[in-house]
Amino acid sequence: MSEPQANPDTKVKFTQLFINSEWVNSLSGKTFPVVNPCTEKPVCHVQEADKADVDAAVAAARAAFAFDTPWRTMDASKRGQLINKFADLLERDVEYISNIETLDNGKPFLDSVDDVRAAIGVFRYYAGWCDKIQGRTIPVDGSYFTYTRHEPVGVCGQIIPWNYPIMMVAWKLGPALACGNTVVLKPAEQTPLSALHCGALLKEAGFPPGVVNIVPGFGTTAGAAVSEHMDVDKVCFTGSSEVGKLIMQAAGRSNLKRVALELGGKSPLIIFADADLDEAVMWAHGAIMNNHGQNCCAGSRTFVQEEIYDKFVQKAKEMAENRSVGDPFDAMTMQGPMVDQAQFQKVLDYCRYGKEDGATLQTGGVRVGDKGYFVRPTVFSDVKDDMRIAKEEIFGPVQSIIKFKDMKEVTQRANRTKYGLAAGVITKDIDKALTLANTLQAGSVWVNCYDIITPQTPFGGFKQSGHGRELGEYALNEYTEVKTVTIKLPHKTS
Ligand code: TXE
Repeated sequence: MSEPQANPDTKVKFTQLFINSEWVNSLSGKTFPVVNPCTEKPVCHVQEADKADVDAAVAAARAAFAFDTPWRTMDASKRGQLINKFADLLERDVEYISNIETLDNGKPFLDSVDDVRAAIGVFRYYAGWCDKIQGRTIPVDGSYFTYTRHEPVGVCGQIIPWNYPIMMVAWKLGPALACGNTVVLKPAEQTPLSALHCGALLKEAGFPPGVVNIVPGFGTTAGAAVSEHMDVDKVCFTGSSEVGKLIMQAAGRSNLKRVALELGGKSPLIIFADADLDEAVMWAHGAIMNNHGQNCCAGSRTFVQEEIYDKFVQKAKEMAENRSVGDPFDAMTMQGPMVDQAQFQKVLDYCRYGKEDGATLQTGGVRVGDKGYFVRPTVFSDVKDDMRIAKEEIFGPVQSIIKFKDMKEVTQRANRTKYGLAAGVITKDIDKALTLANTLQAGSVWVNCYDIITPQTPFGGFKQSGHGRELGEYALNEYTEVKTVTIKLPHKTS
């Protein structure tokens, strides 16, 4: 099979709402522009879902979830076949999807290709789970036969962000469909294109109407309508901690729908003096610079032991200066534009805060060029724990290098944050590695690596980084209700 080719002239095929397996305009007739962050110009206009459209999508999802529907009466193995068929279609369209992903998100084309392939891996993983989701028989007291059923929760609202658009579709849809739920998916307003293409592929794969509905629109309108809906049984959200709190409040105000949240982070990556310096610099660079820093588990606090601090800073600076920034359709580019004007401005603001708060700007901190949301890869040294760049999520290519003395001190400092999504340790000392793996308060800890996420491994946050887990077998818990069935027996027999 030939490798996918970048094509910035790729034409967008689907711009309507996908409800009940039909392409429809929004009831209000409104559309919104999807902007190319390289050119700051619209790629296309997409139909804008609002509350009334969400109502229609939820009604379709509810109807598809009724007891006697094709979806509810389908064999679990057949659900797996459908998900695999859908994954085949994603594979067929890797090139197209990667191009539209780069058009609205701005990430390098080859990164988009990796993302689509990762999404395919997640769908195939969950396809395998469909007919392996099992309850138990339980040896209860008394003359009864008791078993559990793991049933789908029902209509799931899924609200996703713009940083990994196609991967977020996979992390959300994969387990939800494997467990037999129906879905109303709201992609981020910045990046709805790959999700909409998935609508076409789900239909082509043969998913019954209403099983997946896709409603692009804004957070305060379409997103809020999903989280407040009285007929949505579960809402799964990835995005900012602020909006995560709103989602929980909306669930509490409405029907106490179940809530799963994957939120922000300020993840520490701790580098001991015994580490291979070049390797440590490389991991730390990737941890914060990959995806332009727009990564919930970005290693955004680089703790470096004092003995190697100065050398580390020098090498980190050189590496940042060698990172090529520019046209994401060019194969040599490592960093494209930030996703939108707001994110671009936020990153530049934090670069200013870093300087105001007394950190040393080693490199970057400025815009690249005068068109598009490009930011120069940035490195700060002499960063202190109470500076804004060390406390708040920047979501940009801004490395904050912080000095530490010993393990006890760095453990406390690394944990002194409201977040708890991820952490990393780089050391040759197994005792240090294992101690930190146990004491760091984070949903994922990487040792001598960073950002290794697979379909099989659970991912999610401690503290204000979220509720629940995505990926792996654990994600199935998010999309099932456990029912206990107890039947009276005439005789008890062991
Ligand atoms: O996030 P929002 P934004 C962090 C990151 C970033 C900041 C702001 O620090 O700089 O959040 O980004 C929908 N009810 N992360 O403003 O607003 C919205 O339409 C329901 C971390 O883009 O949280 C989109 O679909 N939904 C993160 C999604 O929520 C609402 C990824 C995310 O948008 C809503 C993205 C509302 N009231 C940003 N308001 C991660 N954990 O990976 C917005 N939305």
